[in-house]
Amino acid sequence: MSDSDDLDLRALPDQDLVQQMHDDLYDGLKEEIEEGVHILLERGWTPYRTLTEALVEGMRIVGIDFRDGILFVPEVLLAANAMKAGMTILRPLLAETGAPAVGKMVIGTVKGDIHDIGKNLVSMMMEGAGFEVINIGINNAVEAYLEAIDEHKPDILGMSALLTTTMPYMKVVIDTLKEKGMRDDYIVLVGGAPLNEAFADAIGADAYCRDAAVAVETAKEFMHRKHNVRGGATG
Ligand code: B1M
Repeated sequence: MSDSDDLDLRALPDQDLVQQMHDDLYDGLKEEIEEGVHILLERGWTPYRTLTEALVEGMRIVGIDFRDGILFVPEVLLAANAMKAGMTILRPLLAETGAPAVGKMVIGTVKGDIHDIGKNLVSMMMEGAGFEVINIGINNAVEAYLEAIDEHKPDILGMSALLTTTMPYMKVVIDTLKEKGMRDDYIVLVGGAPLNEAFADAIGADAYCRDAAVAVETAKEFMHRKHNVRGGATG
C-alpha cells in the first residue's frame, strides 16, 4: 500500500498507469482507482476504453488469483469496491448518448448469487447504447423478476449468474414464465462467466451474451427483429 501512497499517478505514461491501476485494483485501493480513471479520461481516453482496459482487465487478473487460492473473499471484496468506484465515475459518461430509448430491459442476478459487477457493467453499457435499464440487483427469486416485469413491462429480461450452483435457477425463471404463458412476451438474455451458448439453449433463453458488448449487440438485434415482426404484421 505504501508503494502506491508515494507514487504520483500523473507522472506515469498511459501504459504504466494502466498497469499500476491493475495493481491498485488488486490491492483494493479505491481512491487510487478513482484518480486513475480521472487521469485517463483527462488524457482523452474514452469511457469504454478506460472501463475495458483499466478496470475489466484488472478484475480478470483478480479472478485468476481468486481461483488459484492466492486471494480470498475479503481481498476480492475490496477489489470489487474499487472497481465499482471506478464504474461510478464512468457510468454517466457511458450513458451520455442522448439517444431515444431503443428498448427496455429488466436485469438482475439470480437467487443465491451476490455477484453484481458484470451485471452492473451490462446495465451501464446497455444504458450507453440507449436502452432504459431497470437493474433489480442481486439474489433475485422468481417472484422478484415477475414483479419487475409486471411493473416495468420491459422488452428484455436479462439474468446474470456467476456460480455453477446458481445458474440452473435461470431455468426456474424461464419455466415459470412458460407456465404463466408469458415466455414469448419477452426476449430473455442470459450471461455470466460459467454459462455458454449450449446452456442458454438448454434452458430456453433467447441468447447467451459472453460479455457486455455482446449483450448490447444481441439486444439491439432482437429489438430490430421485434420491430420488423411488428412492422410485418401491421403492414
Ligand atoms: Co466470487 N466466484 N464467489 N466473489 N468471484 C467467482 C465467480 C469464481 C469463478 C472465482 C473462482 O473460483 N475463480 C467462483 C465460481 C466458481 C464456480 O461456480 N464455477 C466464485 C466463488 C466460488 C465465490 C464464492 C462461493 C466464494 C466463497 O464464499 N467461498 C462466493 C459466493 C457468493 C454468492 O454469490 N453466494 C463468492 C463471493 C465473491 C465476492 C463477494 C467476494 C465477489 C463479488 C463482489 C461483487 O460482485 N459485488 C466475488 C468476485 C468479485 C468474483 C470474481 C473474482 C470476479 C467476478 C467479476 O466481477 N468479474 C469471479 C472470478 C471470475 O469470474 N473470473 C468470482 C468481472 C466482471 C466484469 O465479469 O461477472 O463475468 P463477469 O461479467 C461479464 C460477463 O460474464 C457478462 O458480461 C459481463 C461484462 O462483460 N455477463 C452478462 C455477466 N452477467 C451478464 C448478464 C447478461 C449478459 C451478460 O444479461 C443479459
